[in-house]
Amino acid sequence: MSTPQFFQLHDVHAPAQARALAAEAVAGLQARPARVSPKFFYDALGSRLFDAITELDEYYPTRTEAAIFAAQGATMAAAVQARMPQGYSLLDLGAGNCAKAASLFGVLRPRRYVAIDISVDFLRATLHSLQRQHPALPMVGVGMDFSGRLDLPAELHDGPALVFYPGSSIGNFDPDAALALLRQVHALAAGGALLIGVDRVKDSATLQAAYDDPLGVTAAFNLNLLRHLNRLTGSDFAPREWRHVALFNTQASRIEMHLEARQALTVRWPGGERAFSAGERLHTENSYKWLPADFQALLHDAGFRQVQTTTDERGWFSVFLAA
Ligand code: AVJ
Repeated sequence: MSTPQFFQLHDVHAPAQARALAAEAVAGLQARPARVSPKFFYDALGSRLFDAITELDEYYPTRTEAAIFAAQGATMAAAVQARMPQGYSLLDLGAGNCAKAASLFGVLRPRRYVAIDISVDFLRATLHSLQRQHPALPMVGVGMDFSGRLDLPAELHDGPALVFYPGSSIGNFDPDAALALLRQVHALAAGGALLIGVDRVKDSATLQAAYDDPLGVTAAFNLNLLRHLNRLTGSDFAPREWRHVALFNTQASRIEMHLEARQALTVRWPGGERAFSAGERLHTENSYKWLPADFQALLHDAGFRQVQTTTDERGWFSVFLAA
């Protein structure tokens, strides 16, 4: 017997979208150097491995941000409500397990929760249990890739919104693309606000440890992308032939993750192949680290002129409330 779901779920990734994603991945495999977007981490297992990462001692961003929300969430919520006294939708970008938003439901009191994530099966399961815990809050799930364009179903554009983009997911975008995304967010908020978490520049050793943990959870997360690509494109990657590499590129102010071929090998998929020499890399992620003043300037360029900033006592992570 199946339990009825009383939230709506838009799967913007129907088969045509899956084909577009496969074509994009294959184009990246053929590029020199080879690269694929970090969005390919997030199949159902990838979303779970990311949750495991957030529990690692070395991965400070999630718990540092949670401490900022625990201390300042009520104050931020009061500012949000003062701006939108008629009520608003909470739009959660890259919602994942929805835990960060859910921890703020009590103070934010949105009139609707919209969770948007590329990992649609994971999102469906998450909302299924979250809706049971909050039966009175209308919820909508949107399975969608917003890395190119943030284009929500038209019926969700109905009044002002609080756009919630926690966890420093904005770090996956290079500064130009981050600006383009924030401009779309500004339009989407429709006079509302943006609550965004951003990881800060800090010493390389701390950064490096957060992305190359001793248990190898981040390595598994990185390698799982190969299994996802195999399913999506029909490729024949063997994860054992690859090694996880994470480094801080000081010049570009970003963590880079790569997968490095342990030996010379050829990856094949229907209609193509790519030879890798020993030590050659597939670039899988950039995670930019920001100076607060630079991020504030970016928000300003995107159209947000009133910005409040909060940080933790070590100055490792920042939360911006922007209107
Ligand atoms: C989900 C993009 C915020 O960059 O820290 C975690 C992803 N990659 N460990 C990050 C990630 C490796 C994460 N974001």
